[in-house]
Amino acid sequence: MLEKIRDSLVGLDIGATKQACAKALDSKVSPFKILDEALAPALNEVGRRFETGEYFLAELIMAGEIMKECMKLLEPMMVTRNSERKGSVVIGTVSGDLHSIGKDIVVTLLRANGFEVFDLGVDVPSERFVEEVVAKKPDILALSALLTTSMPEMGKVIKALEKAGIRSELKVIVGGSPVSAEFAKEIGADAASRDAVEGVNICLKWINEKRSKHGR
Ligand code: B12
Repeated sequence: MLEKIRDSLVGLDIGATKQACAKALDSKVSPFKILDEALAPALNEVGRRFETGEYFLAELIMAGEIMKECMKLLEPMMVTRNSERKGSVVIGTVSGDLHSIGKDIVVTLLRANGFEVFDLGVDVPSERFVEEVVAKKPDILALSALLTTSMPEMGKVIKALEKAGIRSELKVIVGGSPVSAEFAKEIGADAASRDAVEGVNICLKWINEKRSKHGR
């Protein structure tokens, strides 16, 4: 079943991919398993074919569209009812980067875990992040980047927070396939993750630490 999803997405067949996802969900396959073991590997393969010149930009766009359609099926199943408000997060994909799918998964999982999320979208300039942090006073700022060329923007956002004198007021997590713990350290972020579930767990840990520190 997962193989059918993978093959249909790599073959850019939107109808077959959606149908296979729906079938897997009906058979009680976890949406996380579908994401990790079928959709994400399929997108990696599409990316690989793009790199080798077998696929072009049109195919990359099509794969992104199919993925978004499949996420519409998966996301409602990822949401568990969680009424207790955990904390707040401002999130966005950094300037120069239009990749939204991974960030959107993080947003869904954060909301499912009780976070209030302010999603600034994609291609967000550093000044905008600072404005929103000043306005919303979030516990956490989460930055996404998929391009090696947009990664330096993450450092720029942190520098802008420092310049505004508000860096110490919040935690910063960076995410996306090119980031690493070393990179996070280098730019002065508090954590890095290439995985949405792990990233949300880090955010939950920070909120719990903050609460126990403030005796709540
Ligand atoms: C779909 C796609 C696109 C779509 C994006 C559609 C959309 N709305 O997002 C479109 C067609 C727009 C696109 C455009 C481009 N793309 Co593109 N794209 C991809 C592709 C195939 C899949 C990305 C994806 O959605 N993956 C699935 C999600 C679920 O995974 P993810 O994003 O990594 O997110 C997970 C984690 O990283 C993490 N995460 C992500 N963000 C965050 C944030 C936080 C805080 C945390 C905790 C975690 C986290 O959680 C997610 C789930 O676990 C990748 C290939 C790949 N292997 O990733 C190439 C890829 C990223 N693209 C690439 C390139 C080169 C481009 C273009 C430059 C192509 C061009 N010549 O125009 C343009 C750039 C446009 C721009 N300015 O951004 C390269 C990047 C290479 C590099 N080293 O920088 C890749 C790797 C393809 C390749 N192998 O060459 N792309």
